[in-house]
Amino acid sequence: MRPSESPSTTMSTQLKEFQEHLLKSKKIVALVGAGLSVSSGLPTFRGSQGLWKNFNMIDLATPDAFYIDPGLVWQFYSWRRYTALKAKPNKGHYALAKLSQMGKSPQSDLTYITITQNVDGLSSRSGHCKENLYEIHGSLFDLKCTSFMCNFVDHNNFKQPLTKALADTEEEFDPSHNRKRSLDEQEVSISPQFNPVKTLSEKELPQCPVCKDGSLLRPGVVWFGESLPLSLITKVDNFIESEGSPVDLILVIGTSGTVYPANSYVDRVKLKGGKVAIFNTDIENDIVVGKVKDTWGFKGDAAELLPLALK
Ligand code: BV8
Repeated sequence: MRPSESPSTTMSTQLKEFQEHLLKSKKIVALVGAGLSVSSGLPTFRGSQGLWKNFNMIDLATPDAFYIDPGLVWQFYSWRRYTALKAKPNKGHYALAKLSQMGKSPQSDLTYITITQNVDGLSSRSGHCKENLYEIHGSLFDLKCTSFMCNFVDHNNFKQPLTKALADTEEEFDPSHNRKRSLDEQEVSISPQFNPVKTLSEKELPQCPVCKDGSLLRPGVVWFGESLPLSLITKVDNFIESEGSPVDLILVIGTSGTVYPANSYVDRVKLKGGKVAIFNTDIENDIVVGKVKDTWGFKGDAAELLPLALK
């Protein structure tokens, strides 16, 4: 922090510098992670209340996990569909949606894309332009057939629960709080840890409506060890690497930057001279006090910060 500045003046200096650059920027990217949806009530993946804290991601978000126990994985994803449908977009989602509309307006010389790692569908529910929203890890509301011979995909399937058996475990899976439910008039409390889940047979899970052999449907998300949709990645690469016009600014919103290749975009923008603005409840102090070149750090809830910073 500059000698004469207090934290609040640092913040306002950073905000002033950031907004001056924002106004001059012709090409902007937002890289979004689970932190943007925290204010909508959805848990992050890492950190104290993180989703993975209660679960081992290898048990739940890999093709092997699904092959070994599709019923367990489907109960996890059915609970996430259930909680994401209950959630509503927050002011941070709407702020990015507004930026996306500006990026599409013929009157504006701004080009803009949002790259979201989130599969909760909240960005698309906030009125974000479809053309410049890249859900690089897929969506909880897409389903696809697991049979190699079948390419059935069902987009935007908001039907919930998908099967009766999954309905029964929808709430039980919720690890985030200790809930009581009456069972034969007894009050029993369910541990907030990895709740006991039912063992479901494949017949009780979503089946492909096209395949005659009753192949299973799976969530249309990208699991660890799977490659990201090539068409999307190519568009993102072209946007970031296009020679004529480098990205002026990348907004890094609510992400720990743990997952590849999403985390590679920040350095790629910096390498081509772009500046970085981080919106996170957890930011290194040097960045917060403005000591890191070409990087601004706004510490706090993205849902509160984004409407202020982007206005
Ligand atoms: C691939 C869909 C290649 C599923 C997800 C070793 C080293 C490096 C990399 C690897 C490695 N071993 C393997 C890899 C590659 C691997 C990877 O990166 N692993 C990690 C764990 C190290 N990547 C892959 O496997 C990718 N594929 O590389 O393919 C390939 C090529 C050819 C052929 C085959 C393969 C696929 C990755 C996609 C995985 N799928 N999601 C699902 O969601 O169930 S990733 C999952 O993590 C979510 O999408 C999530 O969004 C994402 C990233 O996490 P974040 O969003 O950043 O969330 P996190 O909790 O970590 O952080 C939240 C942040 O918010 C925190 O910073 C917190 O401080 C902040 N915050 C909290 N509250 C707020 C806030 N900020 C603002 N406001 C608040 N209120």
